[in-house]
Amino acid sequence: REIAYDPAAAPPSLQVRAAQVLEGNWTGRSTVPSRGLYPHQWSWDSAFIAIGLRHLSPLRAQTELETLLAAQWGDGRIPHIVFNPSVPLDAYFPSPDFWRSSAAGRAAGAPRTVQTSGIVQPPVHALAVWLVHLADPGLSRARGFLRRAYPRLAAWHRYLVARRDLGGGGLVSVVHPWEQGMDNSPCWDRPLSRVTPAPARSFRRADLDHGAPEDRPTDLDYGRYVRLAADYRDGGYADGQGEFAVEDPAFNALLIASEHALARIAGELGASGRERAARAERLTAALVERLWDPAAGMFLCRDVRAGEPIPERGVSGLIPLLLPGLPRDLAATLVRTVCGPHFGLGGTTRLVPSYDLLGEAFDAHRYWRGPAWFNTNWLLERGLRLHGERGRADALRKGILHTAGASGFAEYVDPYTAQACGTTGFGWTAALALDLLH
Ligand code: 9YW
Repeated sequence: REIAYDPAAAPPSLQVRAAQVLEGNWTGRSTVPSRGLYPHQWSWDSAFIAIGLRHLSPLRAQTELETLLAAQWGDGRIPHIVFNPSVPLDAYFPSPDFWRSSAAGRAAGAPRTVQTSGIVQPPVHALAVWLVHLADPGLSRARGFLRRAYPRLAAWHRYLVARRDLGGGGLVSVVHPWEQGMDNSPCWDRPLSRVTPAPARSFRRADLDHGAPEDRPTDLDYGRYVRLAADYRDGGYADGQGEFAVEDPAFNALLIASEHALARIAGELGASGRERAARAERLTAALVERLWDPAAGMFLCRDVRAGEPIPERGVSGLIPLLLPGLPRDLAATLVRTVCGPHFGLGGTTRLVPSYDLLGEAFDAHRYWRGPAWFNTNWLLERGLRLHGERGRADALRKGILHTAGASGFAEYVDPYTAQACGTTGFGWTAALALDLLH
């Protein structure tokens, strides 16, 4: 008997499904991380999203980054959220009326026409700009994409290096857990414990309208986030005074990777990238000197206010594997740590968890306290490949692709069972899966 071929009955491929997520989250000028939970433009989400979007539409990928860069402040900072004015104020907290960027951020040069937050997120942008350029160099040249992006990216890095070296050792500090992007990581518990939380009745969390409370940060965490952000705002977003200052390995490693990318961008524009490459090397040396912990076999965060390392193993301490200039023995040690009992890759876990499987605070479902996230796994896949670990990189790539599809492009997953947590249809999960398919 002949069976009729019915294309409508064939399940859509992973590629098509990922493209549908990005299509659904596209607003016309940028992509939201998630329609319900995160209805604005987020800084490092946009960078990761552009890296995947370039395979679908290099023009849209360029536009994504240009929209973000257009919201840059006069002092060079790229805000962690660019608010969409057509979204109701109560859809996300903290909303524009909390940050009051154009008023409170005036001295720091906040834009007048667009509302943003006043903190930053990890500097993945120059890396994203370079990768987006490579997807279609002809279009990029015709539109002057690099020529227009370069001065903004250079100012962004200048802001970080000049205003955020709060520890005085050549590394950049984050002044809020939201800046580092792994909001409730156990790495922040100690420095956060010194912060008096804002009273719970002084704000209303919108995230709990969309996510299960046991997958999200606690109210106590939120009270502290609000206090730190409000203090920063009330100080006019000037740097150096806050109670919270942490040197984070991933934030600094991403800055270094982006410095390398800026060196290439400079070269493409006919300038010398030598000074940038030298700065990347200096930053790498500072990273190793200040944050490498030989006993843990990985990098640790440094609590700048207390003047000591934070004795917690977060995935952030593995991300420097991404760096080409990392000493060989350190890279080899990091690979052993990723595959060892604390992170379990290739053994107990298919994707690398956000936090130490053996850590006291480990929780397989709660946000950045254990679940596996796709952006950090994508970064580690690149790192493994870069350092010649092809077999492990291939296996991780397979794990990311399988889990992304099976979870409906979840925001994060249980690292043991791969069960979806948080929201689904998440922007960078779809984008980075697309990138790995190419
Ligand atoms: C929040 C958007 C952002 C990410 C962060 C993640 C979360 C915002 O969502 O923070 O409301 O908690 O932790 O890394 O950029 O996807």
